[in-house]
Amino acid sequence: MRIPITDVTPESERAVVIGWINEVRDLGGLAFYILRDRTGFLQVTIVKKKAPEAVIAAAKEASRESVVRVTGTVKATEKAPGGRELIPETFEIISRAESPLPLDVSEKVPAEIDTRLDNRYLDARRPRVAAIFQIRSAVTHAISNLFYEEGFTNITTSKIVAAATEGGTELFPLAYFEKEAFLNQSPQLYKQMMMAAGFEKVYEIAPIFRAEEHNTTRHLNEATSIDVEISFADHNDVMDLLERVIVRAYTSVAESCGPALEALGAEFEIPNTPFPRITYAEAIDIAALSIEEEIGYGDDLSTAAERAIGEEMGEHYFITDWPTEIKPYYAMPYEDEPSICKAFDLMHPRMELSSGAQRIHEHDLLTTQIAAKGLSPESFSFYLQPFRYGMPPHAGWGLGMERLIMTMLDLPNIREAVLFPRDRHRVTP
Ligand code: AMO
Repeated sequence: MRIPITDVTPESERAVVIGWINEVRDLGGLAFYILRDRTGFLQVTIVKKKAPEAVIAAAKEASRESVVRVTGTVKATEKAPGGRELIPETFEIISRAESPLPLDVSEKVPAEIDTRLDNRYLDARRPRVAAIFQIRSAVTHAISNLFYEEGFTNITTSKIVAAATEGGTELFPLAYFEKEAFLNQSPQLYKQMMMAAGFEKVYEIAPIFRAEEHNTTRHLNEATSIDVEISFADHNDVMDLLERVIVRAYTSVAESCGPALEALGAEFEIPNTPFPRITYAEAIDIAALSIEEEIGYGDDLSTAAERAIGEEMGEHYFITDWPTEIKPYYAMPYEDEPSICKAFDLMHPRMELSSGAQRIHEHDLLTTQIAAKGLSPESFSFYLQPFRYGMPPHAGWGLGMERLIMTMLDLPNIREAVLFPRDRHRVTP
């Protein structure tokens, strides 16, 4: 029976392992084959004078990255990874890899990110790369657990839609029979409709599509959004929830992903809560004092501004109380000061991680706000109708999964956090 490589210890007497050949070192009378599976590395040592003929013949044919099955005895040795080596009795090639390889898996030859992404299946054989996706999987699991503990219902909403969510631009049009359709930018309208359906607490972890032209290290054209919506809650309630979600993600990774963090060489501190909260007006004041470009009330925050504010504020902080004019139509204006709304962004010095708001739940105000943004209320009729038949007050947010992983692990490029990224130039693999 095959055992995972990590289970081969200096105390194991015999072992059957199946793995990829990570590296071959042939020193003449002695040859080392480093095998790799998803759990670790194991040195197979072939002493040519002593090894069976069939082992020597098969090993000679086995190119790097071939899948091989090796049976043998385990010996303790200080010189090999894990303090043990396998002395083979049988050596069988299960699947031979062609040479040369499109990408050097052992990382001896550095590769550009494009070459790596073109050959992602080989790139992901590297423990360092696989670790990112093990951590991402743990984060999805941990966050979903928290949502279940707090009584949320997991929903799945359509990604094929007839209307824009976040405004008219940045949409991918779709050939949908004789109708006009698009890939959805956000489950926003649907999660709000589920509040009208009385679900009270919903979450969805699913793709969002943004036809953004810019090709940066923090934008994707297909990203994964962790979306929540809660009834009878305001912006402060959902900011509290967002803090719990971030802390749970970091804590679970710290507790359950030790080997993956080690493979990546990643270290982090679990964020302290509550995260500092500053208003948009305060954020603008900080930026105006620290950056060269002109910035004033009502402007969007540029990258330089975000960085300057981040330096002042630290790892995670909220910017609250945004001008209603620069936030989406669904954000609830303050009753006593409608030019400011109950919207917030969760920031990291490197980028925005999440945005959310208490939503407008009154039909007429929402219709007015849609029109004020230059959009046509008629094209939103399917969304507006539920607001006429008992829509509870509600609030929610969307958190970018890749940005969460990227900032947690200090990855240089958002593409590192996606198996098969979609950007301005990339639609394959
Ligand atoms: P927003 O458009 O701010 O808000 O998106 C929410 C979060 O999703 C992530 N994100 C992206 N990540 C990578 N590449 C992109 N192109 C990209 N676009 C967005 C970011 C961002 O903070 N409906 C609202 C959320 C809400 O109010 O509930 C929304 O979509 O991390």
